[in-house]
Amino acid sequence: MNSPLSSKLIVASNRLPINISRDKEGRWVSGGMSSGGLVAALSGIPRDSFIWLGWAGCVVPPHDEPEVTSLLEAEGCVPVFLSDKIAKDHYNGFSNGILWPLFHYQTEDIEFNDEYYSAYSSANQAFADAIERIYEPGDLIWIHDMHLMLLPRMLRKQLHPADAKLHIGFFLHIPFPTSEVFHVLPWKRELLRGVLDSDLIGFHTYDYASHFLRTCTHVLGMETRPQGVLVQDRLAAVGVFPIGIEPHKFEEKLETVQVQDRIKELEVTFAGKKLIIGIDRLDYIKGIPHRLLGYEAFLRDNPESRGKVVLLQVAVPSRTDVPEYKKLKREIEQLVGRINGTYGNLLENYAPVQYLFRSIDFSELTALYTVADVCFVTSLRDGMNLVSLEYIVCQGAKVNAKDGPGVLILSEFAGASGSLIAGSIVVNPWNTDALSDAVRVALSMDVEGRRSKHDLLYKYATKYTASFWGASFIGELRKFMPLQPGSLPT
Ligand code: GDG
Repeated sequence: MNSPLSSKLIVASNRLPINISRDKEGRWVSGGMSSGGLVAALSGIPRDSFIWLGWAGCVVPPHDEPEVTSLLEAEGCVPVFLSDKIAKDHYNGFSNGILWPLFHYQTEDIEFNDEYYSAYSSANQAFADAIERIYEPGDLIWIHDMHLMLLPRMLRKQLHPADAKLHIGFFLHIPFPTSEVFHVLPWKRELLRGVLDSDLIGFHTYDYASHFLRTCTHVLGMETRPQGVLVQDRLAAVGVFPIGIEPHKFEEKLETVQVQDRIKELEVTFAGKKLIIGIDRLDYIKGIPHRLLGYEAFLRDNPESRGKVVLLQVAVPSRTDVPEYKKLKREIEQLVGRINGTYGNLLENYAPVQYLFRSIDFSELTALYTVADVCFVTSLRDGMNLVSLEYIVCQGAKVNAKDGPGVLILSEFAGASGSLIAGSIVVNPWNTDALSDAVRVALSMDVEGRRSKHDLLYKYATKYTASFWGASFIGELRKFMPLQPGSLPT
């Protein structure tokens, strides 16, 4: 693929943002954009300014690879083809089964399986080979997330080892845990060395960056500086780049007739009631059971609110074939049943929890963010959490309305809490009574209090956008010049 630019940006992530499938005639067709944190984050970078390289999300027989390649090339994407076994063991086995729980501090049930690591390594190698086919000296390479931690090192070896222009950036979308937790990983050295061959390594928060620096010393005995890690005569720079959203996408959507009509309908549906929303992938890191327990305690402690408050929980199916996720789904369903069974009221047709186990479309999402009086985020760990930012932006539409904007209740374990602490009610999701109290405080806050909190949040969310995040990271990466031995920072 030739880029019209003298140097191009190659973005590598595990999954391409486009779903593909076969039509009735057996031809491969594009099924539109997939949703999720990374797709939302990269929406801030103009789509025609980079090539997106990643796995196509399904197994493609070798004789169909040229057809799929041209289909995706038309959308600015380059597919990486993986066999069924490598794809499964890399994605479900190693990434979702080992790295995801470990990096989110859920170490108990992890099966550290060598075969999964070997598939992880093979998949990273397939990415390296695919990048090698399109790379030209001067190109920037930006690698995303836990699925590709070995890739920087593979590329550094494979692509013109003496090429001073080779610029590799790596961004981790999830937390980087403390060194004590990372230490548990049998392949900790390989993963750290893999990432350290980047020029710039980005994290959402200072905590994650400092955990990483500390881990490099703890596990590899490496010398670090506040700016990064000394790797022989190089500095692998470490930076903090909190991700954002694209506010105008929500604000434009909000102005459409479809969303305005839907807002009116929802206002009628929830008339006389306060609406609390939870929007998450169904994932144990999001603390949905903790949220339900907190809400249940609120209904118990505040009998006058029964019949007047509804929690609408959207849980988007995620990793549905993994046993932990199936178990979590059952646990949530039981809690929803218990709360509705205890506090529901047939005569008034009142169910305190409305639970949707499915994805909703963008218009519906925007309408819900706008009508909700409270957004309830109780992540047990969360790299950043974009939902909180999306809620803030949509509430901007209500600032001047009589009732004013709503309130964000935000877990202190979401990366976003560092930036949003002043304007939200920050909670510990394990403290059920504190969650109950946070709901009470949020629902009873006066309009001026809500306006001044929202003002702080809105200023942040509209300044530190996804575009800002992308431009800052790429700007830093572009600036990067290999250091001479005598010029290392002290
Ligand atoms: C990872 C990290 C980090 C959700 N439900 C629906 C829907 N969504 C969209 C939201 C939001 C995105 O998915 C979720 O983003 P989060 O940041 O909240 O969470 P993860 O998917 O876990 O993302 C996270 C992120 O990467 C970026 O670095 O913040 O910490 O875990 O945009 O709006 N979208 C639609 N329907 C839904 O039902 N249309």
